[in-house]
Amino acid sequence: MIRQYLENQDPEIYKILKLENERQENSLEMIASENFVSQAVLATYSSTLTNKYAEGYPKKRYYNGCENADLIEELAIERAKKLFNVNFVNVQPHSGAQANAAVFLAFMNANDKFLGMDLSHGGHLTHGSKVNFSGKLYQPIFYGVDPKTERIDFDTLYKLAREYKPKMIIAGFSAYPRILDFAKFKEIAEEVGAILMADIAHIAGLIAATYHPSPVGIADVITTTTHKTLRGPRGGMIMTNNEEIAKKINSAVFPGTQGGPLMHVIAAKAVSFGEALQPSYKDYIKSVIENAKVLAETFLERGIRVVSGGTDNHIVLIDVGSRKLTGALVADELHKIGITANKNTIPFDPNPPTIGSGVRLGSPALTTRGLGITEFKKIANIISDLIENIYDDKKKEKLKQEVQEICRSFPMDRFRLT
Ligand code: DSN
Repeated sequence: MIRQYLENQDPEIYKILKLENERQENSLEMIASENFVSQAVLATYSSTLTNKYAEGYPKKRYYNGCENADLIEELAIERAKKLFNVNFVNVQPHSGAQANAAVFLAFMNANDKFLGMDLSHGGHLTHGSKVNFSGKLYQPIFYGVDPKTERIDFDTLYKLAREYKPKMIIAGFSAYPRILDFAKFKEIAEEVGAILMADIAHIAGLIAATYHPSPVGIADVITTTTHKTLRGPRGGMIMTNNEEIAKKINSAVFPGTQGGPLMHVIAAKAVSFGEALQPSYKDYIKSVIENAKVLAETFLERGIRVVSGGTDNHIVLIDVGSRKLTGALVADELHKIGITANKNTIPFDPNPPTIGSGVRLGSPALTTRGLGITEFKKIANIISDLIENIYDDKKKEKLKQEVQEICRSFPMDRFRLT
């Protein structure tokens, strides 16, 4: 399809898309927030629904001609409700950041206080970073992890909540390898009269497959992306069990923070929710967790420090600062041998986020590609070898070949449209 319609008309773009296919095929994707969508999701994403403006919600649109858009959005909502066992869903947010912006708009006034996880402890840009709207328009107060266990320090969180009386508490992360105890967050939020927002962007798939406790029925409002462990198209979503909150959220998404919804993306979301409702999706998530565990265990065996001593989810955060290296250097060297991962700060990191003392690794994409425990063990050994021989070009060449061998054994044809 891509070749047929693009090769002659726009060879420049066609060439780059081909290069991207080759990059994905010839490297090991270990960015914890990435995944590979099915051809069905890809095809739906390319549908003519991209032509349609559908501002508003099903049966309450501003333009005519939305009868099919209505059917699509209703199906996406129904499937998401079933998947997460939740009463109300808004499938329109263009991204996780947009979903979070809508929640802020729904509940907070300018300069209101909220509690979020410190970015360097695993939090997210939209949870109060000073360079983001959440830190510029509102007043964030940060909680973090205990320096010894590197797990959320609920005692300090509780103290901060009582001291500052925040309007909202965010339970969520982008680099925390442990289970989130939503009930504990709720206990604290209730005591200080705060709204509890769960941002499950990373763990949505684990929750849908019941491999992580669900915040549904506990958190007042839940935001997520649809493209990480959930394995859908790039996008966002907001959920709640409370009808009043649902109304507020709907107006905060449209017209509050967005215009026309991306109907082709909403259709692709619906397709991916359909896939996640299949029994095979549970098996997939089970393997995602098993593979991440093998990664962490192998690093520990090799004497590489793993933040918090292991993982309960799809993320493994290794501390390369303890090897006198930086996250930026190791991530760049990994890239050169064909492994894609990102530098990351670790709790109490002396380095800024642009350098970081950690590397964040994730199992979702490679598990989708078909890699299992044997390959993840092999990869952890390759990464450990690289860390131990970071300035040895000969060794790195050998590691690069080992990566290529793994890539060749797991072709990517079923994840592309040609
Ligand atoms: N950029 C995403 C991640 O990598 O976790 C979060 O938005």
